Amino acid sequence: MTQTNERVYTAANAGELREAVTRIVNEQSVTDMHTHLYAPAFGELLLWGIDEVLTYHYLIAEAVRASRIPYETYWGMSKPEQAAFIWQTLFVDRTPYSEACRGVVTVLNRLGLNPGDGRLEDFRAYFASQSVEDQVDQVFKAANLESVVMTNDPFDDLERPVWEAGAAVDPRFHAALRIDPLLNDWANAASILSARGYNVDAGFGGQTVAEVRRFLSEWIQRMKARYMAVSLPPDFNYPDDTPRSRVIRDCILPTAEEHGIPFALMIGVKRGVNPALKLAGDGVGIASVDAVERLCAKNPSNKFMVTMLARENQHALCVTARKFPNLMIFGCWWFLNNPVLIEEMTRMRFELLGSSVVPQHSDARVLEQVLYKWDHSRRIIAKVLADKYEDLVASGWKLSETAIREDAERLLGGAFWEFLS
Ligand code: RAT
Ligand code: ZN
Repeated sequence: MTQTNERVYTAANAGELREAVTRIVNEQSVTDMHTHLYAPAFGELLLWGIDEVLTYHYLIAEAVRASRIPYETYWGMSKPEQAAFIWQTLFVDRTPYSEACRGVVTVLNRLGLNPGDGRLEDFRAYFASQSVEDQVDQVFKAANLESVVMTNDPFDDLERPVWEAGAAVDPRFHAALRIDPLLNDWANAASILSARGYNVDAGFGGQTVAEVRRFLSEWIQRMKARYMAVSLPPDFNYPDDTPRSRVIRDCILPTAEEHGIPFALMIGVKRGVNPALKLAGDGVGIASVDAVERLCAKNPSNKFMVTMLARENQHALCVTARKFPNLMIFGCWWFLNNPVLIEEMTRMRFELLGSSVVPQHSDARVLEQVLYKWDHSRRIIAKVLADKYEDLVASGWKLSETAIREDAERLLGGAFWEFLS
């Protein structure tokens, strides 16, 4: 839509487009639809500060690999010792140009901390002088974040009591009900539910289906969950004769539909490829997009949000999204969250899906990480968008600033909220 007096771009002034797109994308606030951040009400579950930033599991893998220290030596250190070891190994002894390392540099820079010459002690002194509430405000403002979606696990014994106590959660932090144990460790999940008073048995006898649905409904309501989510291995198939398929078909899909929320599937993680690395030891595998197709085709009144971990799955997943309006694809997940792959995926998605995609989420585990994750991603999204607009005006289109703003709004949050509504 063109408003009077507003700037319009055509082939004649296409040279000015890139600057405008960069400005508009930077001015647009973000809804970060998948993170591992917690609202301050969750106390120590909200990770923040330089020692947490440095001991991010992406960096643990890189530091242990670079130094070749024994795993037990790393895990035997205290958190401040681990952070100091990672700083020394990846930032002092080497040049920190891997994406996870550059992320730390961006974070320090954005906080005004002079990463180039600063010492770890100076960074620590800065964080020690901040309160967590002020730091949340400051980081949200600097990252231009409107809100984030947490990952909320009712099987977690630290998190569950906070919800049960009815804690007042900062409204900038939305909830997502994460249910990995139900789908990836059914026998164990069934015994936990049964111990908590749900009439559930691993053989699906009696009231099992109704009781699992009651459990899900109670947690969706308690958390005001925006969606349910799970991470799945590369061999994920649907339908098949596993408990996982049964729980999806009989419990998750009808409950999601009843509450009008999507089911998010994150597919392709091989958990514990190297168990000695603990949280840093997961790998990637190519998965089947056919299972996603079947889910979407058989359940047209359910909404699905899908991200896949293997680069090799991205094209077929885009094509599947073209076929199914009840499928929203999102983010450049984990090992894909690197400039080369973000750019490739974003370009492919824009060309196949226009603005009907959630191009990125941060997956931040530590508050300050949103500073780098969104800085780096915004730059790539703006670059690819500017390329697409340049091609478009060269083909004869007239592009208004309003249209650019509308696209930026959709890409950085609007498409997610529209899909939920
Ligand atoms: O990206 C990550 O930090 C991974 O460890 C996982 O948390 C993954 O994003 C997930 O949600 O399972
Ligand atoms: Zn995650």
